[in-house]
Amino acid sequence: MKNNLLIKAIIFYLFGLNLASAQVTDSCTFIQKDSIITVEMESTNLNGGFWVVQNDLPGHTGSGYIRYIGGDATGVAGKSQLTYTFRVKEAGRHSFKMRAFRENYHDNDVWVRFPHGGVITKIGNDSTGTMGSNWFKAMIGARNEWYGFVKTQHLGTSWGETFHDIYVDFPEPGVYTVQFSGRASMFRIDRFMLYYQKSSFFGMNPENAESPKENCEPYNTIGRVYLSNPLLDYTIRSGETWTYTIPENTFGGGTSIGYSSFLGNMFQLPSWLSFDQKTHTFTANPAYENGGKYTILVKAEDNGTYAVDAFTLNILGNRPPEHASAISDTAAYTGQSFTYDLSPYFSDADGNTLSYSVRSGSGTIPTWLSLEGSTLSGVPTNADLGNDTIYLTVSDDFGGSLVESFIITVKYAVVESLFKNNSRKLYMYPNPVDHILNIRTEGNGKGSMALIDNMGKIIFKTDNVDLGNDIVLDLESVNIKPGIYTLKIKANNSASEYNGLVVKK
Ligand SMILES: [Ca+2]
Ligand SMILES: [Ca+2]
Repeated sequence: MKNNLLIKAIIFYLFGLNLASAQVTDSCTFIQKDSIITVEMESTNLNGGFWVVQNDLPGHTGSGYIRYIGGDATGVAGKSQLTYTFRVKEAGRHSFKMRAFRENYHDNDVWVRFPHGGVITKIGNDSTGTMGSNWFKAMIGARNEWYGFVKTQHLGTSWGETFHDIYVDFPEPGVYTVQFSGRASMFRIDRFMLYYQKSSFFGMNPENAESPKENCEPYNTIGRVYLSNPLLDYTIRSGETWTYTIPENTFGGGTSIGYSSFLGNMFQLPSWLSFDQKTHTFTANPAYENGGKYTILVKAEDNGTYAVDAFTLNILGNRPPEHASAISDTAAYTGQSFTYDLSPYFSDADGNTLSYSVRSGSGTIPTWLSLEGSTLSGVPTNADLGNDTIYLTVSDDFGGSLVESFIITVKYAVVESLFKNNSRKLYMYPNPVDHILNIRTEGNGKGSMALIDNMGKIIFKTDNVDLGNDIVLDLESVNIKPGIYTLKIKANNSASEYNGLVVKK
């Protein structure tokens, strides 16, 4: 019976080590070199604490960084402890530096202690300012960058008290430890450094290599749950259902592991994400507005021991409307009905129904124009001649929108005089005319234009008119008398000739 148990224990031990090889790292003693001790935070075993190794935030040193996901520990030090062991060669005062990253307002600190004591700030021995048992708060100021200037603050004093640099005295050379304990949830720590004060080294240098190691010992997984294969990150799309079952080999060491899941700050999972503790399966039904990155914590427990891991669930939210094709400027003609369907120009990758709204630069769109669904329509009058810039907003009703503008040019189209020549028409407006005569042909290219009186005399001629565009003839400046005239336009590039009668008032 005893032998049997022993064999089981040996098998369990071997099995555990085998499973552990990927994730359960050795714990080593880091040796001071050139007066400096540099330790990557990911160089220790995280089992037994609410810490995870991550590497997706660029700029870290080593193979990654650690992140505390156990929920804020305010006024309580010593939870989720991590221990780092190092050998000091230079007795005396050392600077303590930590490289860390805070994303939000509150995720800015961690509890730290040197069990042997010896922490000094600029204003003296820090023992009265700690949480007891030598714990002190190590915090950073800057946000959204890897930041190496760590400070502490005496507790029990009002907020705003000066922040202090951190020094540690080592009375003699030898092996010491430093411990970190979770304080602010989601705080990331990359590495820490200790350097002898009488050395020339100063500050936190990310280029400095990790210290040499000795006495590495594998983590003892016997009789406890441990993380064996870290969970992978997933990117999923909102508006779709996603299910995911935690792989059997994620955690090792337990005999009947119980699972639970929370958000990375120990908040409950959001309503669109559920976790079945029996089947270890997540079901997500994120809506478009749930887009974003979520840290999902998984806790495995057995026989009073536990291990945690976390993965990032990236929810791709709503995609805003896009251009299906370029929208172009357009023209409307006085007295003629105008319609312009906007829908062919826009699409939505989520298949959302798009809605349209329009305004002009001055506010509401011109009174002749109205929008129904995606279609602009109306009949402009002579008073509407000219350009209107229309600002169009296309919305998908899930927060996605697109703003576009285009010009509607209202051109005259009242056919006061219509003459056919080679099936092409000549339009003039107004006629009879006082002052400005607007002329349009159906031709293109350059041509000549003349006004001829009823005696057959050319009273005005120009050889450079553009038939492709509207032609403006200022009758006052050509100084003609009231009467009836023939307008003659000839195209240079064809035999087309346009003739019409103009009545000058
Ligand atoms: Ca690191
Ligand atoms: Ca959309």
